[in-house]
Amino acid sequence: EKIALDPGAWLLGDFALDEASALLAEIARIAAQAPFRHLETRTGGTMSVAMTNCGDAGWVSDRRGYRYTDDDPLSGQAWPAMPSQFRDLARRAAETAGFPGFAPDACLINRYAPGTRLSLHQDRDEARHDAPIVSVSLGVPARFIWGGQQRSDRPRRHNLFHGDIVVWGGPARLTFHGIDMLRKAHHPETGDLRFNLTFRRARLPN
Ligand code: MD5
Ligand code: FE
Repeated sequence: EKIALDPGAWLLGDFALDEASALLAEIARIAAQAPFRHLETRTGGTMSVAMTNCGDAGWVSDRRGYRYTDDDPLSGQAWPAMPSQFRDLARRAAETAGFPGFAPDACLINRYAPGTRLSLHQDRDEARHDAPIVSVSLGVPARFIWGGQQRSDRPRRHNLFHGDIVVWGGPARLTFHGIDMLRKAHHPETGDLRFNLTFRRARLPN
């Protein structure tokens, strides 16, 4: 089902369910080339979410800050190509939410183990904010925190399940959001893990 979370923000329940197993197989292929790692933050901390990327640009964090790179800093090689299945799914989800023509160049892949959390933040490292963001949840369910346009706005929470997609665009593009600490649970396809694909347009379109 399609639920409006806010103007410009849609939860597409079960949108990726039929193809979730294939998405997980692609994640495994990508992680064989560009392994999941815990990135450092500018302040010297370590992120509890493990991350990798596919696509022309990949999101990284280190002591210099946050940015997109062409290459995986671990290998010095280009990030793995974005599978056509990923690209097509993100485009269809964006179109369903009213954002036709979405052409993501970056897919951040997040892996959550029990106890992992992602604190409240905005996604604002992209060159422009006119393209939406498409987020695909796989595996163990999570509590998604969504706030407002200001950090101080009181956040609401929503469960995200295996196969759910959230699309954020237009007036919702810079909404503060995060993920509550992942509870220990079991999913038949991922064990105690949750994966999230976050599709973005990081760079200017040609
Ligand atoms: C996750 N990841 O479940 C979440 C995606 C990230 C991140 O937030 O930055 O890696 S949840 C939905 C989401 C994604 C991107 C933007 C917005 C919500 N938003 O503008 O509210 O691992
Ligand atoms: Fe985010």
